[in-house]
Amino acid sequence: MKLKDEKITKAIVERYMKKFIDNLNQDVIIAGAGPAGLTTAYYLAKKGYKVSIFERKLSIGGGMWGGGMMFNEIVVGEDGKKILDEFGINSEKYEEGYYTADSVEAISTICSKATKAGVKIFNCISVEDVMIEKNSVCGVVINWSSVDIAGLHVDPLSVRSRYVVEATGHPLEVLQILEKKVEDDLFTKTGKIMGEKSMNAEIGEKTVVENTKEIYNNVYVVGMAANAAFGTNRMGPIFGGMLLSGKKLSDILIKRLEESNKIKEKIEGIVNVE
Ligand code: 48F
Repeated sequence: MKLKDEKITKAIVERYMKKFIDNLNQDVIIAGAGPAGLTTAYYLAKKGYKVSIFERKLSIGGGMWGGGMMFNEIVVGEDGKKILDEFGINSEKYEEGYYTADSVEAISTICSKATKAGVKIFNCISVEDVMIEKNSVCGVVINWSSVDIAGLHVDPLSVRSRYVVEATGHPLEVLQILEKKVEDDLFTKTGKIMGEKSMNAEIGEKTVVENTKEIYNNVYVVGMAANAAFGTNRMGPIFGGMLLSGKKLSDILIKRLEESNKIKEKIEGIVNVE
């Protein structure tokens, strides 16, 4: 059989468009494919929810590849190790309460598990705005990252979802936009983004899980973004908190999605009877 170049093009374009169209109306959209966003997405998809991630860069994985200062090993604590075990990522005890793992094995495995569970990742696409209806976020506005890099004047497209997750890490790109666009307050003490504090692994690892919650109607923060939003410490190359934050958020969203599905079913039942 002779390979036709134009057929290869057609296959790619058709399949991409199908994938994109199938993902226009999601349960959850996540901005950023770092360890926190990917972990959240994995557990949601495993439960059968429709989840997609938009990632600015060509590569997924955010800050995990580089371990600490490009020494490509990560550290996790006892609870973080349990999640590594769940993903089937090898880890080694260093001392009581400290485990290490190869950062390349860790992030490539998380990504593989997430995509195999059904998460759709759209790389090279940046979230540049949000959609808001009746004071609640109901989707995101996206554009090719290359449009932004080249400074081209190209209008974006939008994608709808029931919930949006801010997982862009330190820069809080989605919340920075949201803060400017909404008239009411964010759910922080000051009503504004509080900003990340200096490095402290002990505090940062705990607070990142506590800060994993809703920050505006239908918008949740996860991972480093949670600490940057609620004004607590960064924690450097200890990654257990990112995984635990992702797991916690998936539990919160699964509960919320289940509850709202039940209400929807009840309403549809009443309408059908009438
Ligand atoms: O930064 P990142 O890895 O965030 P995370 O999952 O993990 C934080 C750790 O890497 C590390 C740390 C650990 O203790 O502190 O920093 O919370 O991943 C964020 C991803 O979001 C992408 C970015 O390229 C990265 O892959 N991103 C940033 N802005 C946008 C975006 C945007 N506007 N649209 C889409 N993706």
